[in-house]
Amino acid sequence: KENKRMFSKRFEKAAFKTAVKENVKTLYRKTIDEATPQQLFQAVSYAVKDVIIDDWIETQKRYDETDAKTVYYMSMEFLMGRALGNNLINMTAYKDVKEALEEMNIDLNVIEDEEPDAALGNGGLGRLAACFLDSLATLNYPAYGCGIRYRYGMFKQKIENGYQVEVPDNWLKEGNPFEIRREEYAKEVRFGGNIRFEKDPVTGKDKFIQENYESVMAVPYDMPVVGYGNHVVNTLRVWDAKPITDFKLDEFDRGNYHKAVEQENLAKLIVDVLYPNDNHYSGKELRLKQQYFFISASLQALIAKYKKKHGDIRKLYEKVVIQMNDTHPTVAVPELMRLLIDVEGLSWDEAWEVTSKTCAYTNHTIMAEALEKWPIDLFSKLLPRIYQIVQEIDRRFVIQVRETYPGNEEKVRKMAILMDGQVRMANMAIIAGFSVNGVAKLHTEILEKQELKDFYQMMPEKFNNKTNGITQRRFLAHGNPLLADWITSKIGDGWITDLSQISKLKPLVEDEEARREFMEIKYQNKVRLAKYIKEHNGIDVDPRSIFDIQVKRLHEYKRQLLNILHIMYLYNQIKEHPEMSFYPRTFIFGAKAAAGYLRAKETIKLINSVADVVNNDRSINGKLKVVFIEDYRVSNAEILFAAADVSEQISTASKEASGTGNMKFMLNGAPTLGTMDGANVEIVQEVGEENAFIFGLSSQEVINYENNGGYNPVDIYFNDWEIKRVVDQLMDGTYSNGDHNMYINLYNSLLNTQCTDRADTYFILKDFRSYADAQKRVEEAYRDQQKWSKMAMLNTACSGKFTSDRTIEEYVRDIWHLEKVEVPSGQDLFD
Ligand code: 26Y
Repeated sequence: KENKRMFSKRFEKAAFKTAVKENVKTLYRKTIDEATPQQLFQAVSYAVKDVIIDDWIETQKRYDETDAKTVYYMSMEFLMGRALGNNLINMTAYKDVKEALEEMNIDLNVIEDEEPDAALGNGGLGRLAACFLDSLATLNYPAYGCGIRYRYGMFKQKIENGYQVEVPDNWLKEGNPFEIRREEYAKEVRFGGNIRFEKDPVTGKDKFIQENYESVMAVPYDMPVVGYGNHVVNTLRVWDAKPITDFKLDEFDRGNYHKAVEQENLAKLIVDVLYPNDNHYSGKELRLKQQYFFISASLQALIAKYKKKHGDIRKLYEKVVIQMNDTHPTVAVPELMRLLIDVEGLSWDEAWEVTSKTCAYTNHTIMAEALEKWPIDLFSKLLPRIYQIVQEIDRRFVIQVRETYPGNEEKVRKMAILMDGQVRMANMAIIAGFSVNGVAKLHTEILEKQELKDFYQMMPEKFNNKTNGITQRRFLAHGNPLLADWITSKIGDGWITDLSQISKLKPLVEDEEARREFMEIKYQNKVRLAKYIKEHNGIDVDPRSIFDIQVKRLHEYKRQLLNILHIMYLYNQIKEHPEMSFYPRTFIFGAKAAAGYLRAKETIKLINSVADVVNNDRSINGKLKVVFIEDYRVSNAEILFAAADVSEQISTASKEASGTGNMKFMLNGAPTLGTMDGANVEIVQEVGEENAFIFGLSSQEVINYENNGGYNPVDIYFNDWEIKRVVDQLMDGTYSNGDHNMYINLYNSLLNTQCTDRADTYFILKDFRSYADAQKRVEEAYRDQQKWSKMAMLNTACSGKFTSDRTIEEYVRDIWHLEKVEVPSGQDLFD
């Protein structure tokens, strides 16, 4: 049945080929042979979209008929990557389309490479949202992703002279064939002005009238989210902004040219660009505007949709649940209150019941600098009515705290929403939401026992863990077709929608032939990556060397600096002992640094400089290579995960909430070299400590040091001359053509207490020896290819837990309480 599905009438090969030809003709007045690759991408995508549309319509009709409860996943970020290949995989049409195109002399891979990544996100949190949408659709759950249609997504990274240069990501330049503009669902969103209070003469109710405000129209664009082989097509709804046209301006403002221009600028600015900060908050007014903009529009739309079918808005929570992806969308709480009270006419208590039964909050970090705390004057000026509501939520909550802990004002200080001139968004989310979850076991424990312990003590029933996951459809079926086919040949294709079945590979670990095949596929994937590196970096790497990969955002807590310092140390050793046995290694990095993050950018320069020196040193016989992959993003990530031998997950313990790259490496057969942090803990639990390389301080040890003012890295520096030498090489010109200042910020971050509140905040020198030992163990293990192949295969075989399908089923069971909706295919209707 699954196979037949694709050949619903218009997806027969012949019909599909005709559609592509027709599209090239009507879009470009060209024949296939004349069309550019980009034009072919567009033509193919429109042909694919045409098929998706029928299922999309059918799905939404079924949701309407069954009146199913829907989750609205609110997120400032959706890091979707490319759509074409993924859609074809999920339509189970990839191979057929590839074949059809081949018959027209078109290479699907080349066409896929024409699509820009939809990079509406920074890193982990945004990609998690994308994986969740994939799983929700695949598991037949009614869901919307709600976000912003940024004109410019995550910047493109160029490396010039070893430095990162940010280039605007004009991803919509050629048009997005998969989106649909839905003008008819536009909503107005208002900012600023003042609130006038009035008693309604008829009802006697309080009325709050916003005056002298600026406003924009929010216009939704819908993008299809195709489930795997089940005809479900959910919607990612991202909002664009346009100015309120003249005639819609307030009576008062009609003919106010100045205001019209202002509102036009506001509309342009508001959706202009994604904030490229990851785990670092900077209280920019425009960001709060973005948040309120998409939240207000999404809530208005959801309420309108609900009211079309249901009379009583007091029962909203029976049909709608709102998941807030970190603090970024938490203005949803007071905005929902506003809409329920001011527009729908509910009382405070009624509105509070609805809001607190509808909203749930996910925390993704314990890093203090990532928490959003808005200055009250900024917040109240931009959102005057919302601020009043926040004050009232806070007032009532503080009363509750005082009742629970009489005389304990410390509790109020820690838990109130409004404190020290700030609006603390996390506190509001926890107070209002009915669920608060962390994203890995360890992370949730740290939230409960440390970061949020006061809230946990007062309302333990809200807290729960949902360990993150990833979609095997993109990161194995699409990203690693060789391994995917091999797995299917061994255990069938059930793993595509039920990853727990991948454990059926376990017995094959003892089968020498199977191991040989597995390693041969890894080798082929390394050849593919080596080719990519040759094309993009001009560097020759040997696919027989160990491919050791660290790809993720650049952040001090993720400790790319530890990795590169260790490479410098290895290089010193090889130079000093040329006869020493050393298994050839290729260290690969990929990382974007936030544009204003000095130490992160210096680290990128350092990696590139070390690469220059090491790669061009003929005396080491190519034993060591260092590669920095430019513009790390979802599309090249797929190639990197497939080719990895070693997965670097070396964050300072307690700092990485979960990590999800770690899971993608594991799925593709790369053992973890990492600390006991985030989901690494659970990865080790699944695969066994003997099949990973664990090192470093535990999270508890880190926390203990932190509570006692840190440790003294200078002791290590002076007592371990090899470490000292490496640190000194930051300053002595070895990697800077004699420039002694190039890495001074990195040097100071390690040793100098004047430059950071604590020297070596992230315990790099403290963990250095332990890391070097673990790296030694990696080398020894790799030398024994029989042993290594078992380890690698076991990682794939034990990765079943880390599918986002499992994560979503847990959200559904514990938080969302959705029901599956079956969608018949167009084909089935004709049968
Ligand atoms: C406030 C602001 C500028 C901000 C913007 C982006 C703050 C945080 C972020 C992004 C955070 C993020 O990506 N967190 C990651 O979430 C992943 C999914 O849960 C985790 O796996 C990962 O450990 C965590 O760092």
